[in-house]
Amino acid sequence: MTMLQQPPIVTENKAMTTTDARSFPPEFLFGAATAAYQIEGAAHEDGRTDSIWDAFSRVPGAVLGAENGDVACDHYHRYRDDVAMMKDLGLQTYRFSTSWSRVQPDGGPVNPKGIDFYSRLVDELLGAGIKPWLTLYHWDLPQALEEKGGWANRDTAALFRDYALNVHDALGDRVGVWTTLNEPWCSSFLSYTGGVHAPGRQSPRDGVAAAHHLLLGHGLTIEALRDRDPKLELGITLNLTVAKPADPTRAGDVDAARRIDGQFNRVFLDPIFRGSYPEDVLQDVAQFGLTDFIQAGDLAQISQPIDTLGVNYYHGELVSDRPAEHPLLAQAPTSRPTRSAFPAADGVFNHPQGLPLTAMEWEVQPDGLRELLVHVNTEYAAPAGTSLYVTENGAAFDDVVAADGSVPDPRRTEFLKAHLGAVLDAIDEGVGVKGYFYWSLMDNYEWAWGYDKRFGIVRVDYETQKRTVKDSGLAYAEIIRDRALS
Ligand code: NCW
Repeated sequence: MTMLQQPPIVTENKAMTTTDARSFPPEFLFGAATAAYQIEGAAHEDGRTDSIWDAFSRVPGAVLGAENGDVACDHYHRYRDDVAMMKDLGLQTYRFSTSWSRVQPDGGPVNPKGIDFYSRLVDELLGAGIKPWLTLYHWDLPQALEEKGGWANRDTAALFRDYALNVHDALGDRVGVWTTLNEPWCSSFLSYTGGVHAPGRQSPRDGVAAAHHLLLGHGLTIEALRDRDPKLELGITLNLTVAKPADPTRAGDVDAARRIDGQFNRVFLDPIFRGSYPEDVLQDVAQFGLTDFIQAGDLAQISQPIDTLGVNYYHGELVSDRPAEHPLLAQAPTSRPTRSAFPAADGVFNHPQGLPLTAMEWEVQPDGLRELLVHVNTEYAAPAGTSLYVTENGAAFDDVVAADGSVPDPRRTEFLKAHLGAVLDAIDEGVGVKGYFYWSLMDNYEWAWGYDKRFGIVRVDYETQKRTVKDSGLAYAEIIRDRALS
């Protein structure tokens, strides 16, 4: 594949155009995020059994290089050193996920050794003065539950609530912030319709069912945790995009943008915040039977009030119902996940804008983050009294280790600063963004990409498990220390 010439990350946002330092509000939290299967390793230790990712990674051709999370970053054994490293970076909060298969092997009874790992991790974090931010589901359903239908089976929603309560039994005395799901778009449509993620099904109907049951599991869990302890901060994390028509004067392009916004953003935001699926999305996906899965009371259950909405933002899109005629298209990457992950967006094409690309071939669009935060706040979070956090934002690049062992990664530093600048721009526009988590604390298992893509501010040498703070990590530590962008 021909490599595109990489233009510099040029943005309109103020962080890049002023020499004055811009401060973050005093209560703003700086953190970094990871997920269980991507870092823990110890996949067959202390009673843990297979998740759908263990099984999927054994399917020939599913994961680049047939790599798996058996060892990953060996965080299960190295968590103390990893927490010490977070402390050195000055992180105020750490977002991690618990593994359902570790806590309840095969989805069965609680495994004391499994839950004990998270108890020790939480103690270590608290001892280091780092606020634990717990995500209950970051894509690793026990394989035994997948064999009973997975998220396409309604029963999984109630089982998820029971699992959440088990985790709360053990950690509720020390963890105050609880996120139900990470990026349910990925664990439904990308996984059950696009087939790109575990369990690798390719069924629009299963994707639609999975999305509804994930939302139901979210709602059941919010209610149950709220009953347990009204002081908990409860919420969900969504991956959201800014979908714009390539040509706003063409009806086909405007409709393409509506469909992507509908099946990526509003299909989750509307039921959670408004207690209904958007009419246009219901029509778009009607042939796949979304309404067959909705039972009386489901939408009231799903729209339980939440305290926090986590926004994961990586890039926006320019879309059209015609293929791009952009001169760069001839060279544009073709390996990104296709639109087939959307149940009803056939014939929607991405139009590359000639912006810099990360190693994921995602265009770098920092101002999209400002725009997204303003939009989501106005339309959903502010009216509901829900706080907004950026729970993931980051970039993979092909890092090179210098002769002196350091990792100079100027494009990641530039990415980080540009996006933090966009957060400040949103704050200037009145959005009360309360915190930012860089994805990821360290290089890790990037799902279908195996270990090929490195998102970390800390490099992991997978041969030795040595951690090296990259230059971007040093830059982030400085921003956290100064609580300002300069
Ligand atoms: S792949 C993905 N990511 C990365 C992953 O490491 C992390 O676990 C996720 O929370 C970094 O952040 C998230 N997101 C999948 C986005 C897929 C978008 C595909 C669009 C296709 C049309």
